[in-house]
Amino acid sequence: MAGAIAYISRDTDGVAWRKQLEAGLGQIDYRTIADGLGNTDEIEVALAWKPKPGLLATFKNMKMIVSLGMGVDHLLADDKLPEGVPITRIMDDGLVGQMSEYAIYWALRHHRDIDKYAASQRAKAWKPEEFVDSIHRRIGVMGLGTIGQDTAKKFAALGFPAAGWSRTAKTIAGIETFHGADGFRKFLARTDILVDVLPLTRDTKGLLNAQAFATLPKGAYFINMARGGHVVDADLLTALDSGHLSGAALDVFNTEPLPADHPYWTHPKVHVTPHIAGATNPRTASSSVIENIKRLRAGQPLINRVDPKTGY
Ligand code: OXD
Repeated sequence: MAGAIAYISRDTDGVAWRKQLEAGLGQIDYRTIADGLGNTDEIEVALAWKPKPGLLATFKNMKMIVSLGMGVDHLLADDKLPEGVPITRIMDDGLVGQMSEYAIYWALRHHRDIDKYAASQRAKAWKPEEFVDSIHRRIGVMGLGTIGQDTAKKFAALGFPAAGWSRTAKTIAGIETFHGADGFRKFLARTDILVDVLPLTRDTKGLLNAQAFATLPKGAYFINMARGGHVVDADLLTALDSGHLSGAALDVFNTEPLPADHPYWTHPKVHVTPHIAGATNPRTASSSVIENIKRLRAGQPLINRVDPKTGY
């Protein structure tokens, strides 16, 4: 039999992944941390989410690491990651759709003043608010990979002027694009609702600092469904408290779970969700993993490979 497939995550018991992989690959030697990994020299493929640093390096014959998230910072943070073992990540249309839904939900809730109406309802006040036309509410999506493009296009389809910013130049029909450091300032200055879907890399850590928030127009709203590490929390809180930003919907944090005493929990302008914007679902995510395991075993080039240098 081919080498073992190890499920290295403590988020679930791994049973759903086993079911999907067996459906696509037939009988497999499947192991999980919870049930014991057995002789780890037999592990050929590791399906990993936030593995304990150093663990993957102990699998001597591993031939592929699969990130169980679209983000791979949880793997690249391990400085003992075995060199030369290809890293691939899941590409999951289901997850992409969930992410854009998350951004659209919070953007529309802000755009249509739903929180103000909820407060009016509590006060039994019949109080129509001034409103902004969607053609004047500028959406800016940071990160123009698969998720960012899907999100920006859906906002454009709803009639919002949608722009995107990426490290390198991109052309996307119907989306105004910006890139690089100079482009970042211009992008922020025209953005009323900022949606973050960037990967976390050395270059993007702390990118959303006091200067970035100050560059957004007054009253801008911030949606983070990427990584908490992009944000300097003290600077975001200052921008909210000063009234420069009107609010934020945060799904990801510098420390997860968000500590009980963190000011975000009770901040009147912040909505907190527990890293659920896009959940990996084996039903939709497994096909690209199965395809890659087949390719690996047939000696064919892998798909969805990650470049450890760029971090995505
Ligand atoms: C991911 C995530 O990277 O869920 O897919 O954060």
